[in-house]
Amino acid sequence: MARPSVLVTRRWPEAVEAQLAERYDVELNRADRPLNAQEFREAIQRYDAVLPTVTDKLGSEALDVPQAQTKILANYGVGYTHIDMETAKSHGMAVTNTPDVLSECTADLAMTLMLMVARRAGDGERELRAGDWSGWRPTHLVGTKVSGKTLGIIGFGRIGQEMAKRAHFGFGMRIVVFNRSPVKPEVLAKFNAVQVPTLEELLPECDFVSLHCPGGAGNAKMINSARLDLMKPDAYLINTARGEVVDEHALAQALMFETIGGAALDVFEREPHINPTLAQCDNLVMLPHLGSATTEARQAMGFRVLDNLNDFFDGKEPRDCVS
Ligand code: 8YV
Repeated sequence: MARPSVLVTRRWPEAVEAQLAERYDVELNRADRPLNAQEFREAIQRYDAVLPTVTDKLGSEALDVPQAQTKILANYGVGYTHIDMETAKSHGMAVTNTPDVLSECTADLAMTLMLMVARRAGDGERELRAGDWSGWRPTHLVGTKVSGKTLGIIGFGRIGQEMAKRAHFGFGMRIVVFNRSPVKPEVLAKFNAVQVPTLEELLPECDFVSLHCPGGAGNAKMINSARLDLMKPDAYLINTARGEVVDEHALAQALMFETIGGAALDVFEREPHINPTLAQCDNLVMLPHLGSATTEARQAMGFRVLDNLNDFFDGKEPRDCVS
């Protein structure tokens, strides 16, 4: 039997690319240039499997082709709101993702951001590199204490729970949770966490608010100006989820007028474009979507895609089927 043909849309860790090539007829993207909608349409008509990432916008324009050859979209990443699930389904394509393997690293990065913004690490780094440090003084770059404060976690899935673990056990933080479905009492009890029924209840209580919910239309602009207004004037917002969850215009206003203490973002509404007003805010820390960017997580994500692909072509239900 011919080996299934597989398109890998971006450069992947070498060890995973090599292993993929052992079993599949693989087309790699050595130049690592994102494909456009037309190139995707051609790919969907040509390859048995397409392995996309968050930078691939797989809307109906890209997926709705007359004769789809692709039977599985095995996504490299846990979030898959860049894939139009309706169109994928209408063409009988399975969709899989890579949960679990990046939860710890993404939570580590959310902690990094929380500490950076609270302790003004971005400001300090910029000052040093600019050669502007005049020396120690009691009033220099004074930030906010993190330990013992209240952290609101929006979205209490795998990554949200890893965040709670770090914040509660490492930093003695009180954890308040908002999640669309009820969280099991024994899960909340692990972190001595309380679940509240609305964001309106959570936001005014928290010193830090960290987003760990999915993106997509359902959660678009969930953090809007009305909700930012509910945050304490010295509270911080952290986003390692998806850019669209935050109304960036409203956030830029809140940062400019200092109606909140600050924010730290790893994800943006129109990546890699950065809202120019946001970029002017000093009480903001920004990273270029690094949540899962460790050797360990990126390899594990690749091998998890491979597991899904192997299951699928062995005629089994892939372990991470989301369609
Ligand atoms: C990934 C992420 O690196 O997995 C996700 O959903 O946001 C990132 O950590 C990226 O999305 C890969 O597709």
